[in-house]
Amino acid sequence: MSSSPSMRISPPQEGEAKTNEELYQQFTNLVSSWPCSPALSNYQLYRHDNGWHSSLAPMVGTMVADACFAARPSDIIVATLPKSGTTWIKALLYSTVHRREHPADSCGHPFNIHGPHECIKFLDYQLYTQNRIPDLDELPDPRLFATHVPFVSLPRSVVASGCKIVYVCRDPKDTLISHWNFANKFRVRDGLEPLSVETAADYFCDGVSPFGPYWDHVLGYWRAHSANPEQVLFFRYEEMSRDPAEHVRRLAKFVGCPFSVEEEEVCAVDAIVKLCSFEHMTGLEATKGGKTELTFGVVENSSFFRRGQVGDWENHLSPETARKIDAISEAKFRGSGLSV
Ligand code: PPS
Repeated sequence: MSSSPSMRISPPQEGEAKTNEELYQQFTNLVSSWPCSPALSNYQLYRHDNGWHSSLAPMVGTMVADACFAARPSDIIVATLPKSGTTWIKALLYSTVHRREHPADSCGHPFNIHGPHECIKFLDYQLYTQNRIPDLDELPDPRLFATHVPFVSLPRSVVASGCKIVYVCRDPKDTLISHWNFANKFRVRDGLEPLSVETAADYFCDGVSPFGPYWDHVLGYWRAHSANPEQVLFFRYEEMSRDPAEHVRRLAKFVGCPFSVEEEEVCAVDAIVKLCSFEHMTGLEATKGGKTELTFGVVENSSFFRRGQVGDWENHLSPETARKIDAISEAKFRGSGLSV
């Protein structure tokens, strides 16, 4: 589906005084007029003009970022659907890019104090929120950001700048189960009944999931990767789990800082894999006691980690529901070169 410029609000022009509050309010009014429906999460999901769903604040943040974010060619953007390996790829990217000043095996690594979501912030959930237009100009290159937005709705400057985009997708059934567990935690916190996995699967299959439909999101980045592999890297969670070291090497090469022979000799890749492993990250104080502020509230860093396994869906989904999701994947991905 193509973007329809008529629904976009122009960024303030030079000389046109528009306060941050006014800009946010304009987008809030616009999004509030769009169709919305209840969802697995404790929030209604609005349907964006481009056909995807999100709760109000990140949807508005996405539009403000589109209007105001000025990407640089040297930026690196992590793009994912929620619950598909965001925390992991953020950790791998940050520790790879910053390995010279922060060796992965040093005891003072920033991950001891800051979780991956503080090291690489979301444009939509953390930076363009609460009426803020963040000043990102002073950040040193390469600037690292993240987003959950579909490719079609990335801030226009991201695609135009030619900056690198690192995408990770995950088996939809595991993404669903991970999100179902996460969302129910917040439903219970807010005094709502947890939803059954069947209800969650119905929402998911209908495309009513954050930044969903899942399949459109994955296809958007897959096609962008196929058209321009130099700009968009496409990883799969399952393949990362099978061979994390090889993915770290590919990531480093893609972002322009390949591992040298000397680094390979001292096992720098393995050190990064170990630092970012589920087992190591879950033991850190920053995970056990740290918190991250997102649009929907302050979240304990521990809630970004649950089991970290491939195929956990088998413990929750009926064979029938699994078959239904696989059939949708097969139909949607047919002819794209992507397999289920
Ligand atoms: S979020 O909220 O969108 O940032 O969540 P996201 O990080 O995308 O997804 C959370 C799931 O990823 C698992 N996870 C990891 N797997 C492997 N290695 C590492 N280091 C790692 N960190 C987080 C996390 O456990 C969630 O998956 P499930 O299946 O729920 O365990």
